[in-house]
Amino acid sequence: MSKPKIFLLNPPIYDFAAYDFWLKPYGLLSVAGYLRGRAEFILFDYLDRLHPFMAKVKELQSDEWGRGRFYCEQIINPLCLAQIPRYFRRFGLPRSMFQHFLAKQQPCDFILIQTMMTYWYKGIQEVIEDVHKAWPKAKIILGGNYATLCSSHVQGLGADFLVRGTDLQPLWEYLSITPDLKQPALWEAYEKLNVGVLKLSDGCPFSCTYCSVPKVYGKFKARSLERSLAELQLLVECGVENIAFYDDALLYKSSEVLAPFLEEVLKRDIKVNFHSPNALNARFITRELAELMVQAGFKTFYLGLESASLQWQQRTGSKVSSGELAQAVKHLTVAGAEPTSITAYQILGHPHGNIQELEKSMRFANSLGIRGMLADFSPIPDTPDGEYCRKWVDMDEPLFHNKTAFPIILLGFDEVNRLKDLQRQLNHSLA
Ligand code: B12
Ligand code: SF4
Repeated sequence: MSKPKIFLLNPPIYDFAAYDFWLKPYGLLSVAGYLRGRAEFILFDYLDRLHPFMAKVKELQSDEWGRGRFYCEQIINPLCLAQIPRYFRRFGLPRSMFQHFLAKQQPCDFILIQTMMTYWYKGIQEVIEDVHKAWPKAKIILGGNYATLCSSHVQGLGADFLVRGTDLQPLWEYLSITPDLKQPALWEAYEKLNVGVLKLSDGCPFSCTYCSVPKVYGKFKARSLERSLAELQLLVECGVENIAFYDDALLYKSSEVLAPFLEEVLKRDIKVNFHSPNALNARFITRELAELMVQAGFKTFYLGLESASLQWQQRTGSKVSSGELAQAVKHLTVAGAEPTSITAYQILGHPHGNIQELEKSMRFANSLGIRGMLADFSPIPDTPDGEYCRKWVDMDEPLFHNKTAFPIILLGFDEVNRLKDLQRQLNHSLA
């Protein structure tokens, strides 16, 4: 019997802004990895900046750690976001390129589509429309964050099968394939690769009121070290120089998870740059862990502070305190990390902003000699803070979860600009 043909698709992004901050369709590649050798694969990644179309454009070149801008086209704002005074864009390879690609290929049996931010669903709509036209018989399967968090809305998109959450058993039954769960993600599907992703664990021990992770992933659980090391080896073989961790709680139980992994990296003399775009919890950064992270190749450190106000911290889950942030910065810099490679995230546009003391928090992070980054708030359905936002927006329309739009709706355009300018000035003062 011939192997089923599976098309892996990472759609374009429709948003006001998008930047390749080590973005990879990791869920999609992980699922494909489990099916390695049991199906034939074709990958089309609209966001692949090493695709010849984007690679030749000077402005889209990667920075020293593999990040960079996407090719984009300006489009009209969706009706419900018409009042937001920012340009709406479509990020990723041109649509015609995909249409030609489909026309040249023999139809596949299944199309697996990565869904990511809930407010990016217009990109999913676009690709489903094109696949339906070109290959009417192919079965369309959606999985990932949007399919999980917007389980009613996603039903209107016309997919044949939906994977919600992390249980993949129904998918294996639908595909009639037995997976090999020891396999790493299918990184070799890319012709050229310089950035990869790893995840050493699932879930998180905290319950922040603005976050969906506790509900979707449940308790913290370490992944197999052996499998993670095999994936690292594969990434190195594929030519990857920069690796971003997508863990939600990378530093939790580090003596059992991150530390043994990094020790093995040192033992095998593997030279890659590690990054943590998904915030690290400063509470767990000890002197020893900081040293190990720096030695093993961590180059950027993104720490989640969100607010230095004790009242706000307690109101939202007490994941970290200001003192713990200061202590972590000390450990990291003593271990040799450049202070400007350390960034504290702070939420902008949170519905309890009245107790957040954002400006004071920004100045606090700056006083530690580290950079600050405002993380625009995206209200997430089924989280306490997201549900509270029904006061301002229709949470059943995922476009209203947009992180650029929501802070403007809540605070106004001028206030958002004022705070962003202030953050720029504070960062500039460090240079
Ligand atoms: C990595 C990450 C990022 C990366 C980018 C990732 C990317 N490729 O775009 C970075 C750090 C840049 C980022 C940024 C942001 N993020 Co983020 N991020 C995540 C994180 C940690 C993982 C997402 C991911 O790749 N999952 C896929 C892999 C890693 O998961 P997996 O468990 O192995 O997947 C399994 C199943 O889910 C399933 N599956 C997954 N995908 C697929 C696909 C198919 C086809 C199938 C069949 C199955 C399947 O099978 C897998 C195997 O078991 C999630 C939290 C989470 N744990 O999911 C938040 C999350 C998606 N982010 C979130 C938020 C809030 C943000 C920010 C808005 C934060 C901010 N204010 O700056 C920004 C927005 C960026 C933007 N441009 O708009 C929210 C969602 C918001 C929303 N409305 O959708 C999440 C859910 C976290 C939360 N707080 O609840 N993020
Ligand atoms: S610590 Fe991070 S991942 Fe965990 S619940 Fe809080 S925001 Fe979510």
